[in-house]
Amino acid sequence: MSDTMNNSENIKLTVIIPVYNEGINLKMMLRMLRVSIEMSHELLIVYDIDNDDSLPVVEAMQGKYPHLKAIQNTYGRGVPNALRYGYEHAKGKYILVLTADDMGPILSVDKMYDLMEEGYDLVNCTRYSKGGRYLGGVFISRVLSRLANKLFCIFTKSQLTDLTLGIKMFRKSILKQIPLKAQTGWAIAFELALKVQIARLKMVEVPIISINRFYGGESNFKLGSWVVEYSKWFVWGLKEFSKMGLLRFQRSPKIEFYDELKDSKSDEKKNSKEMV
Ligand SMILES: Nc1nc2c(ncn2[C@@H]2O[C@H](COP(=O)(O)OP(=O)(O)OP(=O)(O)O)[C@@H](O)[C@H]2O)c(=O)[nH]1
Ligand SMILES: [Mg+2]
Repeated sequence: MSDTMNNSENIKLTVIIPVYNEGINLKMMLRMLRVSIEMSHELLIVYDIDNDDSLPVVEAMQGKYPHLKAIQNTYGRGVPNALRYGYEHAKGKYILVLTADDMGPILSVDKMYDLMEEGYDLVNCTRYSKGGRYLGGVFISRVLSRLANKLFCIFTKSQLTDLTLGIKMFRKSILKQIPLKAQTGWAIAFELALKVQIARLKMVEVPIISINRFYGGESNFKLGSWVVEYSKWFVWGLKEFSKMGLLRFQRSPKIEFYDELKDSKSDEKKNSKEMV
């Protein structure tokens, strides 16, 4: 029996791919995942609508890929709900979120997994540090993504350079500590990147070459509602980071020493006054 066919109790990794009519991309994605992921894993394709054109592709592949499953998201339409539904049904110790239209990150799955095994809580993929690249996708979404991440890193001491990218591997157990509430687009990835830092969990980044929507299918990018939601999390992140002394121009938080020290100083003052 191959490693990918271990029973569910032994599943190390759950790969979650939310899909919305991604038949064209998913076909190639599944072929690549089947041959490239070797550790015991399950692959959950989370779809919203009954007639999604990804479903026939999953059915056709299931004979060759035993741990591939399509599950229908019942938490409401959209990526954040699909992801929350996927998290809820994941059996793996670690969760990896991928997208059907980006095959670049597959090359980094082994590296990400090894880092998780070393004890990290989150391995964040980045398009914006040395070795990373962002190709394809909608132009305006590319510009806004670059801008939002750059600005956040200018204003804060963020350990992550690509907070908004959805492709992240993390320990499933951290979701108990970090409830995710975002409602639109991939803001849930931004929220996770912020909250992991606020909770001071152990994180690391891996540069990837993102090849976003090169082969077809339709983009689900929605400028107006996405800008509103991402801005909300941006401001929330700044506020929370400032409380922790993590703004770039802020001094590191002062460490309060044991009160006895203050007491002895005030005693000294008192004594010297009395002596005068
Ligand atoms: N379940 C579900 N999945 C979705 C939905 N919208 C997008 N997806 C999936 O989320 C992944 C990324 O979607 P994209 O539309 O490529 O989003 P994006 O990468 O921000 O935008 P592009 O620049 O167009 O690539 C793909 O696998 C989509 O099929 C949705 O409403 N529900
Ligand atoms: Mg995309």
